[in-house]
Amino acid sequence: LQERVIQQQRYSESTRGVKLLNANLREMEEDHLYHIALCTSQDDLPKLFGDVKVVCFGGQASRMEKFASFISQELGLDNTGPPKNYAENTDRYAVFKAGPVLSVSHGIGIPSLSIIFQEIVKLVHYAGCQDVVFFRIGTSGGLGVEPGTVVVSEKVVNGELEPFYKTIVLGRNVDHPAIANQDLVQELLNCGLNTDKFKTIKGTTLCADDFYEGQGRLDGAFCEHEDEEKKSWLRSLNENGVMNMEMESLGFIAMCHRANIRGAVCCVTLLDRFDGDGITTNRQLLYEWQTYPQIIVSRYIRNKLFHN
Ligand code: R2B
Ligand code: URA
Repeated sequence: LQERVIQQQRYSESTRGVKLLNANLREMEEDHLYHIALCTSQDDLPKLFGDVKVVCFGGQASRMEKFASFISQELGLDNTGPPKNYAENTDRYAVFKAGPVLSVSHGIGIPSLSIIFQEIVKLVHYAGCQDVVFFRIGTSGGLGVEPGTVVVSEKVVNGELEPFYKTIVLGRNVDHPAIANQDLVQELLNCGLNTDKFKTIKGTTLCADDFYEGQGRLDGAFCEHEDEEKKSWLRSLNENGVMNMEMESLGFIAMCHRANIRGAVCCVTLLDRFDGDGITTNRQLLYEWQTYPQIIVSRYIRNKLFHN
């Protein structure tokens, strides 16, 4: 254990590693990453995860499992059988690994994302990973873009169009700036090809705390606004550059910025909100669309890690 602690300290001092952001952790003999059922004293994190270079987050465990299989194929790794879920002793989240890529589910909304994000930051820190990049590959509702379009978030904003992830700590309001890494945005955009079935564009992403009223929908269990108000809100968002809406980008970008980790958000649109609120496209097509951000990120990974 002592040796591992020393090794961890060495890693944290390396400039390419993920810095320890909380000095309290240094005092702890062991750290239980409770929601992924891994522990620094029981699991050899450097051995299991030390080679990780890219972490991809997405809402659903099943989608992230499929992504792990897909990326494994794309990278030509000779894995047979289904990917192992390293968080198998809990069903809060799922963590799959395909060579240097970790594929992690985050659930819905920033509160759910925030927990797994922090445990993964600690995991890559304890594992001594170097030069890690984080992506969120997800789904969203589009504004004036053809469904099935991939939007890379060049800016992320809250419902008041402010680029801050607002939270409360010890009863006090805390605002974390959400600043997207423009180099990474451009690198992802460059991964879109003219020959793709889908478009890859950049835009502002609005991050809401709800799928229904929070995104101006009329079809939730509650609604106190009219169709005309909704339409005029959507139009004003669109005039401000908002191309899509989802529920995690703000926390994701703010926490990447805070942790000094390169990160980007890349989501497919499942509908055009100017045409309605319900997601009525057939499941098979929805499933295919959800692979589009995976394709973009897999090209980035191949270019970066394998130069092909
Ligand atoms: C996109 O899709 C989910 C809601 O259906 C949510 O996690 C998001 O950001
Ligand atoms: N996810 C969202 O948060 N909103 C949508 O409209 C579609 C997917």
